[in-house]
Amino acid sequence: MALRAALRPKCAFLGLLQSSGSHGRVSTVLVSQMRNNTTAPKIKVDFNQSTGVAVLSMQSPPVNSLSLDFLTELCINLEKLEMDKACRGLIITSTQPKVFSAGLDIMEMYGKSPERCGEFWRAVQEMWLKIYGSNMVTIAAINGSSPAGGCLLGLTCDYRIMADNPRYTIGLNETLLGIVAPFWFKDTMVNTVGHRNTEMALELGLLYSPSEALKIGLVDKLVPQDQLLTTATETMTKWLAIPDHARQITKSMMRKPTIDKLTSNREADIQNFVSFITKDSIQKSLRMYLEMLKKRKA
Ligand code: CO8
Repeated sequence: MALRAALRPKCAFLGLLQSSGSHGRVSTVLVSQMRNNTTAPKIKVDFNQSTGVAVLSMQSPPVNSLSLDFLTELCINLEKLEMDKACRGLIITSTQPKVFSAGLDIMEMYGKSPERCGEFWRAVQEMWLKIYGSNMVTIAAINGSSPAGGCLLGLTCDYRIMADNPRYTIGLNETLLGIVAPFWFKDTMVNTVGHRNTEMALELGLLYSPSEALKIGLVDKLVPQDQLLTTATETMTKWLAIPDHARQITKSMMRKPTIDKLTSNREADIQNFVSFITKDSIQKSLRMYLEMLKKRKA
């Protein structure tokens, strides 16, 4: 019970995200910036009024890892775009060289209090709910490696285009870190590439090259890096030619059962995450993985 109470949204931003007032959103940005002690935005949005398409660029060096601050800013921007009737399409990409997103920020899961872990996990859920359930057409322009949460971010979109560079990898590699992809990560992957591919990918923590990812349907198209945004824009035009209401109802019909599964188990999912991630054995696995990352670099 105490843990449950501790995991209720404590963070000002999450309470504010649930309210629809624009003042709430402005305050939230300030809270996030103060915590991070920086004013450099981690997200850039270019909205083209005439096409109704926004390009959201992740610009958090070095690897766009999904920290609580990053997720806060991302969710605020997503909510703003979702509420803007003029915005019909969203392209998500990265300004970082070679990396789309390195997934969840491992430092958010290592050596943190249960309260902080709970707050972080709620923000991860929020990101997924906002994109997977979006009324906008969402296209991921994956211009670099995209492991774990980075792959999930791509999978939540309607369509994925990846830069055809054999040095990039994509996949849900959680088991390599000694952790387990939660059921809604798994469900999102099953909905995209089917049960068998997901079973192998998740058990082995497979990271696919772009051509392997295309083969199993983890991404929909490969293009040279310099054609990524043009192709995403052309693809968006095709999707936007479908009447919004018919496409949106169809999308909801396909995704609602998966979304409902998380929304009706949200608190339990947070508790599961917190009790799992704070275990000594899991903390040890994360420490070893972090050391491996550093060593690989040296
Ligand atoms: N979180 C925090 N820091 C990271 C992360 C990350 N996910 N990834 C990389 N970094 C850091 C590195 O440690 C390094 O730090 P420093 O400069 O201080 O040494 C810096 O970012 C740059 O990293 P690299 O030198 O490795 O950069 P490269 O361009 O060579 O490679 C990669 C980029 C391919 C993204 C590489 O960094 C990589 O493979 N990173 C690890 C990615 C990963 O495994 N992510 C998994 C995160 S877990 C997740 O998303 C889902 C968890 C679900 C939880 C379920 C629990 C129940």
